[in-house]
Amino acid sequence: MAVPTRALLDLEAIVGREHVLTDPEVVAGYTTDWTGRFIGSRSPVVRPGSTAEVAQIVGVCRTAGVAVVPQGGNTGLVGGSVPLDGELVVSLTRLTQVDVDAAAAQATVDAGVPIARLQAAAATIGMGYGVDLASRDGATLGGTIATNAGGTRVMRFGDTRAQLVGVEAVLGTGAVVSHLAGLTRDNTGYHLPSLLAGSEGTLGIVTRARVRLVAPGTEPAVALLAFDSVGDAMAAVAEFRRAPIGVEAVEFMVRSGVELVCSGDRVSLPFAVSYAAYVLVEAAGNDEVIEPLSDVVAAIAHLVRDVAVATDSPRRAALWRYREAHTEAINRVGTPHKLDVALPAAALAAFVDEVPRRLHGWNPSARVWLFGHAADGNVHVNVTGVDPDDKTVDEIVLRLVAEAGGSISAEHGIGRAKAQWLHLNRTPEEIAAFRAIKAALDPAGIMNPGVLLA
Ligand code: FAD
Ligand code: 2HG
Ligand code: ZN
Repeated sequence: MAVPTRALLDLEAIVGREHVLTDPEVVAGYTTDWTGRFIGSRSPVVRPGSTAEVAQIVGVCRTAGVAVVPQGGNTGLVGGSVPLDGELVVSLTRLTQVDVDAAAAQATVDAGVPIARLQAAAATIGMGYGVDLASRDGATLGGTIATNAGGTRVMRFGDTRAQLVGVEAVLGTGAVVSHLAGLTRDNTGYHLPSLLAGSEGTLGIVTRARVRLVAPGTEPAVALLAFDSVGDAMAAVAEFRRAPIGVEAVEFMVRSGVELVCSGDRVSLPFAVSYAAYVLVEAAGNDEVIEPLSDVVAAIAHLVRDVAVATDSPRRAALWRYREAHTEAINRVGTPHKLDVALPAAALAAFVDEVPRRLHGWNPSARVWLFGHAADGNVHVNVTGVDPDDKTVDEIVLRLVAEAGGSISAEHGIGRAKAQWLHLNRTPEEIAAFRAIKAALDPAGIMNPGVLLA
């Protein structure tokens, strides 16, 4: 439904006229998702400048019966951040304060702060933020909390939920909950940060959070390893999974994805010839930490066909580019179906082989792109060359995942893209519990309807 004029006037009174956007050209950037698969209505966008303003906005929306889509950097990949049905977009990008607390090794961070800025703020006291992802310049802290974003450091520091010490949010009831003292020992009841992490804007709007900072290792080294098969690559990944603490990231790619990235970026292939599979490993730490890694390298030596190692920043970035440029490169080919899934370690290699077989069996035009966060069994299945609206693709892949005992969302969330398949991973009792929580915190049902719970 459209946002009534009366409600728009009330919103202007709260945030000021210049922060209620209605010009179709201006709102276009807020209403289409990053992939171009989800194109929303030209809804108005409101840009609050404080938690109090967010609370007032939710109050107006409750009274007017207007549904709300919270939005951070709009880099989400499951159609959860755009208004598909005339909802009001509440953009948090004016909330930009970061306060680093060196004594506690924590930071209090506004929801609209991009992850790269949080990382830079942490670096001013010689620390880091435990979550890193290729969308770091756009993705906000609030959005990464709402999606419980993973990224490349999960094996070392955990997902976004694991970084949260406290959170402030405006619930769907309009109430402000704020618990930001930063106590890491605090067993005083339900842990709202955990509940809001991964709630995808369906329970409330995150406005601030208290996050832990992490001690980065010393100057890291990055190795790109080449293999003759996905099976060999996954055997190597298993060794790295058992490796000592210095390993910070273990990512995988296959021939077609690396070739696609190189053709788009006009850069050379990493080696003189192409290989079936690649594993990118980053390790950091002093000699005591790195030294035991030589055992791992020895254990996989018979599988590795070639290797490139980078120890300085530009060469490290060049190796990471092969991996991080996948998303942009695929978008250049066509609007993708994005299926971000997790498999049990033992099922990973067979799944990577089976997905293209199944999809080509259904439609030979399907182009299947596979890469991911190998250490965590997280495979990003991207499919182009088929109708972006044909849900058969999603059905085939997600059922295969469920049969293999995997998760239909490893890190991007359920959003609108996967809501109809939530039952593959969650029992009716669990979904009923989800709905009960939603009804308690968002009784009017205005928070991101259709996301997560179909
Ligand atoms: P948005 O896209 O704006 O919103 C995402 C969801 O969160 C929506 O449901 C929205 O309603 C909700 N939301 C946003 N802000 C708030 C808030 N303040 N309060 C309540 N709800 C809110 N994701 C990963 O997990 N790992 C990766 O490695 C990764 N790499 C990526 C690489 C690229 C190139 C791109 C384009 C995306 C990548 N993503 C990755 C996906 C995306 O960046 C993450 O999902 C990120 O967490 C979204 O943050 P955002 O601020 O852009 O949120
Ligand atoms: C990544 O790991 C992101 O690069 C994006 O999660 C994955 O494009 C994708 O499917
Ligand atoms: Zn990812």
